[in-house]
Amino acid sequence: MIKQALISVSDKTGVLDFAKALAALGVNILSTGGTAKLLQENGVQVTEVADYTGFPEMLDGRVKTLHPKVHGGILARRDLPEHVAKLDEHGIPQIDMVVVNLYPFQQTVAKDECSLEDAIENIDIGGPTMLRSAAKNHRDVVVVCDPADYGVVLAEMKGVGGADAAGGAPVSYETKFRLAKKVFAHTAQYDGSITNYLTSLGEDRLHATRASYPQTLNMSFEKVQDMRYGENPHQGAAFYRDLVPGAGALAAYTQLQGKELSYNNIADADAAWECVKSLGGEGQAGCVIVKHANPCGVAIGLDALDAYGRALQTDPTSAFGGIIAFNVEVDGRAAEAVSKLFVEVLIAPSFTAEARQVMAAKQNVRLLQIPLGDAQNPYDVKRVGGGLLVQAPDAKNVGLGELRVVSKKQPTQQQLQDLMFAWRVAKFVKSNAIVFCANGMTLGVGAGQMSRIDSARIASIKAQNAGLSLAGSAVASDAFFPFRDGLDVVVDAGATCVIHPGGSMRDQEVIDAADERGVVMLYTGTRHFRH
Ligand code: 93A
Repeated sequence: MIKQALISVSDKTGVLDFAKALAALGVNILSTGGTAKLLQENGVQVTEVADYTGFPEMLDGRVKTLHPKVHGGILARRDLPEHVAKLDEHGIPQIDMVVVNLYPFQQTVAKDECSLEDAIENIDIGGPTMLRSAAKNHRDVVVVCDPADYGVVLAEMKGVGGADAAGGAPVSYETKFRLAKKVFAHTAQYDGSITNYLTSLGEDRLHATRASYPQTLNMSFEKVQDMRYGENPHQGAAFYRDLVPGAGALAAYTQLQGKELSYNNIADADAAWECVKSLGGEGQAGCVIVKHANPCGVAIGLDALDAYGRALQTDPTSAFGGIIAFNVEVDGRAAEAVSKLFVEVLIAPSFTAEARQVMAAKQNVRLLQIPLGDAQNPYDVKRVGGGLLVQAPDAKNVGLGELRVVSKKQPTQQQLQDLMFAWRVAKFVKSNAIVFCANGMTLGVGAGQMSRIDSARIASIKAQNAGLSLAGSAVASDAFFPFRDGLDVVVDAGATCVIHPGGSMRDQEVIDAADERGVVMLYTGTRHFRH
């Protein structure tokens, strides 16, 4: 039962309807200056916190709610008679719900013209204090820091008999606990933004240094599961889900069957999913097979089965024990084909009932359903000894209009298509990456070598091993050819067109080599290193 709520919000989205509904349920509402004004003007009866405590808002609003009558009412344990007696002794009523969202610090510092003074005035003190008090006492107090939760809270209060009872029905412990966790994630993130901003200030302390990227690290995670071990059995490990809205795909996967996911499964599933997502657009099905974070077979086809068959041809040996991802629904026929191979994880946006049935016979295979979407991590991080490297994710997808033909020979339509496909795949292959393709499938993938020429040699050897002809194939290289030797290797192997970023000191030497060998060469102007 909620008898009294304190509402103090900067983001006033939805607060009026929420307050009206609370008032209709007989909840007494306390509120601060701007929020109180909005509610009163719209006919909601509220008591101003200043009237409630007998202390005016002071110091330009810096002290509004920092008062024992507020914090005592929130923090008192209702199950301890001493606490309840203390409240009585000091005439402090209980506050059963706290609805607060904070001064918009992140939005303020994101503005170019933001001064240090602006930033400091937007550091909320009283708000996080109330949120943390309420979250600490979540067993007895409902705490709401996100307007998105107003609906859930109201629904519970109006549930079974609640609509008629003063203060509504009690909010469940489960919800109160979830909301409290959300608060601590939120305040941690808020404080993190303040630290990041202050440490990004330049020598004059007045201006954020432009080199600072990103301005704030919005990191908050929730543990999804402990893992049996990490990359190796002697390493402990866990998976945390990103709580930042719109974060990457693995924040929203559903495991439909199979053994517990391992650390390496999740890492490889991520690589496979990101790659297969990028194959969309042709109106065809895409399939990616990943081993040790690298695609070892990628293809598009008429349907899931066709794409899988083609992807598997590239490197059936490496595909054993791999992670397979589709960008279309997996049907019974595709599932039958996949189930003949030893597979660790199978990923798709959906599975037909028939496919589920086929896979049910392979209970060890982990089946992951992930909605297709544009969700993307706000930034990439890499742990290094004593620090964190942060960068924008590689979200660049080179379009046809950005390509530049640098050879004398012009590409055919088919070559252009093959080159674009090869380029898309190369983005997801560890550097140095060399990818041979033809007709929407990979023929040979050279990954993770320290020299480009070795990646080129490996890619052609792998195609040979798989019995695939490279005659007339297209090749993508994730970065420029520093010398003509790498180009010679791929042309010797049978390639007739090549795509790479360009930009080497010896570009002319490499272009001359392409012309001498009579092959097509395209520049993307973009590099896709991946480490
Ligand atoms: O300046 S504060 O740090 N000091 C306070 O005592 C205090 N109490 C609430 N900021 C404080 N608040 C914040 O005021 C809330 O977190 C909320 O963001 C904002 C709502 O103010 P108003 O109702 O006047 O618009």
